Amino acid sequence: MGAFKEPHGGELKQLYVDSSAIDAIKQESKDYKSWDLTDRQGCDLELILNGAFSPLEGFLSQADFDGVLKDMRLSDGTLWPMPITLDVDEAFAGSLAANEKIALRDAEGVLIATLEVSDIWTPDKEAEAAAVFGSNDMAHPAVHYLHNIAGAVYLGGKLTGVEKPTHYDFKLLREDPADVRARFEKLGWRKVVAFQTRNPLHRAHQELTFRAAREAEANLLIHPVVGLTKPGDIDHYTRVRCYEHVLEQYPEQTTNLSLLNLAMRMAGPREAVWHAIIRKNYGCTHFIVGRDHAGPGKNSQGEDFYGPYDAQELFLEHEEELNITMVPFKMMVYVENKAQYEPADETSPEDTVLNISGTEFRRRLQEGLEIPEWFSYIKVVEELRRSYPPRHKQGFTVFFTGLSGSGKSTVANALLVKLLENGGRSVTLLDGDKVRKSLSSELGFSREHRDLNITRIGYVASEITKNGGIAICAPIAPYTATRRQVRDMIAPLGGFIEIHVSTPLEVCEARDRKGLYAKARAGIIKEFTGISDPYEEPENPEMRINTVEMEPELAAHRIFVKLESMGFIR
Ligand code: PPS
Repeated sequence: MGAFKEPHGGELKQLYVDSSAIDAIKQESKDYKSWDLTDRQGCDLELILNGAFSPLEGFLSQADFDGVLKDMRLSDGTLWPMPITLDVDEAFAGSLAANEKIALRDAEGVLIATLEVSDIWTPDKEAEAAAVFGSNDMAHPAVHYLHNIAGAVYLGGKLTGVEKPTHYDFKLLREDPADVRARFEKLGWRKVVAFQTRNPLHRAHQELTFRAAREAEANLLIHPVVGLTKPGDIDHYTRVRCYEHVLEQYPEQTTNLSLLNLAMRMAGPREAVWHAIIRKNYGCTHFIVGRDHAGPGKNSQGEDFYGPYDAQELFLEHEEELNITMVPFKMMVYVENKAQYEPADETSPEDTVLNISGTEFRRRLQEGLEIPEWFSYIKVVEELRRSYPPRHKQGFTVFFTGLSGSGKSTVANALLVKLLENGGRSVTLLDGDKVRKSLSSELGFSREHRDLNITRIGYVASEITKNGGIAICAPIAPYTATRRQVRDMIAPLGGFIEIHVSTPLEVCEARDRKGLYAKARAGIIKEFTGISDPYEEPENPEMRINTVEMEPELAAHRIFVKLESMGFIR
């Protein structure tokens, strides 16, 4: 891409081989060990191969990783804030020899790239989370991912791209950096402001992005993330349809829309620097950074992980080296008496200022309430209402967790009947004991097997929820991380209501309906929850029920009322 001079992007590292070499690599790689890419790895790999992560030419080596953690620099001194590593399990890592080449395949087994493994190491994940995310709090989605989902061992090495990952959706909008640069060149766009987003756009966003571009005397690239965003976000299919509507609102020839298959980490300040490098690689000259850019929400103490302007400050520290200009995001509000949007800091005390927070907007959507036209565009709201009907039309999962004998099944059965009596949606009960006889009949009670059991239950419940039904799950589910995984899987598809049946161990043991506690005490049953195996109590369930203090029927009634108050039934 030598034709592009500054400010259009700098050198692009495009790692796909020439088409004439592909057959030979495919043939050779038949003898390689294969790694099936996870969703996140698939996103990372695509952006390394297409140059969006330039100057990376592969997954980080250990020396680069250490540098990135220490001071956001690769071992050659280049600024790079995010550890992009290939995490694998110990068994796979243990099977590799030094400098072995491996095949990286997508979910369908298509060879996307080969990796020449130069480094294999076991990272200190606590240190990684502390350095990159500033925290080891599991409420941070990337900290949770690092500790509970990512493999234990990292592989580093150079990549050779073989085949571009296939996407079946919005093909015309999915572009590599070289495509976007070429378009800017063709259009004669010398200055381009990029806008990063993981949310639907409303009028305020249109106003602020358009003003940002006008002030910089630049064109505008709306560059939303369609890879992985924060769990619970609006799905990218709906968002892209919304973006297409919003695009019509900009004056012609001023603004482009392009999709970025990035797997976000929600790393606030470091993420802002990373986003800027990516947009620079796409040929943009300016980048909008708002309040709490790529913020992960609240920590487990209810406080923000990062200060609201930490991202802007870190960006500014490195702005010259980044060679892309930060455009600070202005908070826009609707001034009713002027019937227009203005930056909040430019309004006068006499103005009637209107605003709807993101939380309030979601509430109105969930409850099917009015969303005023000054706030969003009719077509955007229609699109969102189509994908996210009000809660009483959505599916949901009631997930009970608690010790054996705590009363989960009894309350779950009572709730099942009440919901059937109420009618309107199909109801499925996935009781722990019953699942163990069918779906999970081959599993035991090791941590690994329990996790597998819970993720299977979660998967079935997620399908039911997605299709508008009600799933009631009643397993022990003793581990916080696994319950969290299930919540993250289901919450974006409908409701997820966790009920901790907190009947104390002594009571469960005294009841001992199935005689299991006696057997566990006698050592006949091993790994028995509460006796010889742990139960991690949920910290923030939607509801806690102690069946010593409450009859099962009353408990089921309370849950029913809770579901009503949340808007799921009426
Ligand atoms: S888990 O941990 O969520 O996978 O457990 P779950 O699938 O709910 O299965 C729990 C039921 O299996 C019986 N059982 C045991 N429970 C705990 N630990 C051990 N070792 C064990 N062995 C058998 C027990 O009857 C549980 O049923 P409930 O309905 O909870 O009493």
